Amino acid sequence: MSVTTTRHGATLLLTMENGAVNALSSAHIKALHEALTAALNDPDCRAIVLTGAGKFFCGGADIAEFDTGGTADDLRDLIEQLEQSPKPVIAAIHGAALGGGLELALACHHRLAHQAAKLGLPEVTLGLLPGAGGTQRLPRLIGAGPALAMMLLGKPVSAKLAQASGLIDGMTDGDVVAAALALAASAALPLRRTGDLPPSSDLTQAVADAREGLRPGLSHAPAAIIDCVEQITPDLAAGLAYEAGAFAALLVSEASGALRHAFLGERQVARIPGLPRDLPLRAIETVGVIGGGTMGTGIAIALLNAGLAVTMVELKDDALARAQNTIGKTLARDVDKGRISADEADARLARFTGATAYAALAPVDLVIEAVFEEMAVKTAVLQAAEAVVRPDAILASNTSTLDLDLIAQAVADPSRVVGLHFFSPANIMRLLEVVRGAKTAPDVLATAMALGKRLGKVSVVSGVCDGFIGNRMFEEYLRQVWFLLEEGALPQQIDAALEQWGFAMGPCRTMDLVGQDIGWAIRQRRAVEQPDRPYSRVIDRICALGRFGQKTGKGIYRYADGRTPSPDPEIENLILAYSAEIGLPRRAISDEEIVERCLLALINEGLRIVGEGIAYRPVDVDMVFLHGYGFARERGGPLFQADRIGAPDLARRIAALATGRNGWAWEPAPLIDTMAAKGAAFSTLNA
Ligand code: 3H9
Repeated sequence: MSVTTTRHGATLLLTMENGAVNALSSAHIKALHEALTAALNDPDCRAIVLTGAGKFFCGGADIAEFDTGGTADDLRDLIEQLEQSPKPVIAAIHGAALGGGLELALACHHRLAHQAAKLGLPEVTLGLLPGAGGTQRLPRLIGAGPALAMMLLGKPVSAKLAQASGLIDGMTDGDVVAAALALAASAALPLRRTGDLPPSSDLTQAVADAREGLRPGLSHAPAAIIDCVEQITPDLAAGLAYEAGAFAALLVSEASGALRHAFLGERQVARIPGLPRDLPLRAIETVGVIGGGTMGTGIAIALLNAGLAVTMVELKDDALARAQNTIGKTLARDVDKGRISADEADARLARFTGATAYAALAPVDLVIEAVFEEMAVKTAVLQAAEAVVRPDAILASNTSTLDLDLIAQAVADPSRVVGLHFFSPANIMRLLEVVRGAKTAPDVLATAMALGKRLGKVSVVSGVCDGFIGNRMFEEYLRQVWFLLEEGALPQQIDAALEQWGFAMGPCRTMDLVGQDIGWAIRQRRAVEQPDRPYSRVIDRICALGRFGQKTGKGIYRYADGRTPSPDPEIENLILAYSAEIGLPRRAISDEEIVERCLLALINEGLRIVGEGIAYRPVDVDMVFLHGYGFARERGGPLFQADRIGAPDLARRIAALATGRNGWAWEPAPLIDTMAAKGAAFSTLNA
């Protein structure tokens, strides 16, 4: 962390340097304040240029410090000092200027940017608002309407758009620092203070429009941003004070805590305990995908989209043709939707090779099998692949339930076997569970994680267990859902309660989409393996009717148009009859009970998974649920919620459920007592 000052004639160049993005930590703000003060006191300095080292101008306030420190006031003071500087200050924005970083630039008297730079106020994505003057200065500079659009979307704009809106004064495709120094030397620059500008004429209308467009959500940040803009008057100080109060209120909200946890967690899961960050990786450019079904095809598209070459081996000609056809159609749709150019689609297709024999895999760097979920099939396929690939090629299995260590035993060198559990559709879903077998080599694991990053996935390492992290937890969640059905709830009530709480899709709709037959097959296996852990057979009755969900036009719901669920009286009768058959008087079940049981089932199993070392940290569990299971980002994940409840209360609430019907399912995870005894939050295990 430092600010370097260099002299260029009568101009001082202040270069911020702090980590990857020059984040405004409290120490960095102090260093900036000191450098700025020194420049202001320097009698030979007539102008100041502010820039950042590395790729970024500044990524904003330090997100990791929000929970611990009071950087906000120091940042506001620094920004005030910048704007009030009697010497002109020019922001030389060579890379992204985001959040507090853009707020710094807004307080400068001139702004020049490189044409590749991005400028934005993404605080809303963290459940916050621009709290260092952004809501007061940006609308003055570019108009309330455009400013609200930027702040409510949180999406950075290009330098070109920034110039068109008046956010920056100039753009260059050359050296922006040199351009700023030349500008400073060329003339006596006026002190244009953004805060002195009058409120924009579109203010009232823009606020009304924004309010009308507001959608209900778990975060209060969008509404608070509009409120702040509404407060703009010629009195800047009053507006800034209002903004500071609104920022402080959001900072302690559940949604902001959760969204910041998600931002930091997405990056933390890439750090694998015990694996050095600079471990040499195996080069992956060509990937063999075995199996041309839905999963194999999705994986192939994800790989092609990320610039890799794919050789698909599918023993059946017609299945291979179908896969190829799907890939072509998906890319064509991306062209139609304007996501990629026709040339790019051609280039992606040109990297695809289809084959019906394993020999085609000889040159690949990695093989991913995506064949039928059966041990004998998977092991045979990997053995066949091993016989033709190079000895350093990685062998990956896409199994979702089978024991990866048994799969690895089937090949000569188990150290090169890793699990890559994609979620369907693999080219869309962001989650990738990277399964570390007992013998997986460290560089194989690290290479798999790097591949996940290249594919744009959030990759989370899981140890070997049935269902890995996500499906193992989801099974306990579903167990409660099916019990709730037989006890008195109807599918639409369960779905509505959980969707209202924050799940993207309720469990009944989800399973209708995934295919009820998949859950049915797992339950049949479980009935044999775990006869002491029964589940409600009510769902099997539905499956026995051949109602597998959307794909059969009917599942728990009816799908008249193939996609939209509507409650089906036939199913309601079936559920009621089932309760009567097992002699269970149905009772009114509250939405609170539905959420309590489903959420605590996830938390309890998640904590068991952390306790067993299957997941490295609670945050890994949370990222699995955010990116693979539609858990609301504003709720942070099941184990973020566990900390909101706290270990002692969690123990009490689980104990209460354990005294109820099917109490056997509520054996508390040992970690709950451990952390309750220590008086420590589960999040301390993330460190
Ligand atoms: C704010 O400014 C509030 C103010 O209005 C008011 C205050 C009063 N803080 O993403 P990457 C780390 S709120 C701390 O992998 P990329 C990140 O964790 C802030 N750390 O790189 C990672 O660490 P590690 C508003 C940060 O190239 C490393 O930098 N700003 C911050 O894919 C590299 O990050 C935002 O919301 C930060 N602000 O993307 C911007 N930013 O290597 C948030 C990054 O240890 N940041 N790190 O894992 C981003 O959107 C992306 O990081 C960025 C770079 C686009 C900048």
